[in-house]
Amino acid sequence: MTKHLITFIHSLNDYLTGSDVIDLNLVAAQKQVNEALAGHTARPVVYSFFDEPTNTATHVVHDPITMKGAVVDSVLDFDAAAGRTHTKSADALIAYVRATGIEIDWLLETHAHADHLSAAPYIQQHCGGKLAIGREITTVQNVFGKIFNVGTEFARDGSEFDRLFDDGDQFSIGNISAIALHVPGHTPADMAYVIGDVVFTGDTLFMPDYGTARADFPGGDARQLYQSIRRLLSLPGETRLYLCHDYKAPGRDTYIWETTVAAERDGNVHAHEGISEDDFFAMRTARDATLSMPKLILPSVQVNMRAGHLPPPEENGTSYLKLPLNLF
Ligand SMILES: N[C@@H](CCC(=O)N[C@@H](CS)C(=O)NCC(=O)O)C(=O)O
Ligand SMILES: [Fe+2]
Repeated sequence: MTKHLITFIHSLNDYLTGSDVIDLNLVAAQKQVNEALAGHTARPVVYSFFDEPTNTATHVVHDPITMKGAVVDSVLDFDAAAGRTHTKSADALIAYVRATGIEIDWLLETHAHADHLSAAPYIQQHCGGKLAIGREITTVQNVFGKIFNVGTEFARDGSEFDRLFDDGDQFSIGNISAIALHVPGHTPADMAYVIGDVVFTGDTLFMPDYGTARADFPGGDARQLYQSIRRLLSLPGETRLYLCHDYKAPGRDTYIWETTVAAERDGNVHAHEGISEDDFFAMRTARDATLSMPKLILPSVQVNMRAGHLPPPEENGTSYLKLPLNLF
């Protein structure tokens, strides 16, 4: 081979595998947000519920023209001491949906939450809609299926969900276009949902003064999280971000779960523009070493890996959760 040809092949390879590869799914998301901001489609309306016991924000998003909507990351109340679930939070959400006249098309989960139980099956029973999560949920199901030594009745193929999204998958809420983006790092399966000019970030970014999600759960990866965050922050500055959690930051005494790409780029304490991947990795690894496991991780994961369903009842009719000892 001539020297010229070898150089050409090397640069082609760099183009195909390196950072120069054009991220077409991100380009599509940027275009969608720009079109929504330009007023080519109605901008989605978002109403949020905040669950203080688990610091979780649940969002109901709808198209004001068609009144079609979606629920993002709902909460099933859980009294761990009594082993009892309650539906007070979910019932309040259902009452809002009914009073507003929203027709639920989607129940979107950003990931298998480790800190609260999902109410998606309960809300689906009352409001309909398709239950969706990222395709990589099967990885999470396999990991936790092993950890909890679950039998063959648990398929681990994502079949408990109605739709598994891949990166770049397009869907719609009424007339409003939506794109699912795979944003791994907090867990391998995390998705962000870009709906019109709004992004439901899941556990990637938190409020600028609080920072970012932890990356130390099984399959978590701080470097991947950094790359996922950079992807989200390359959306237009005016993009509205709705977060999955808020823990308040030192000096702030109210909960906030809405911000913008511009505010995160300028001021996110962990991930503002200019912070390198190595700096982020060092910060995240050091911080994660100080965090204890979420209070509800063991019940949450066993229920959420089953799409929010409780484990099948045993022959006495009761459903049980397991407690793996000395494993975490
Ligand atoms: N204290 C909370 C911790 C919850 C937690 O670990 N949250 C995750 C998201 S699922 C996180 O990224 N937290 C970031 C942090 O605590 O700095 C609990 O027990 O539930
Ligand atoms: Fe999470």
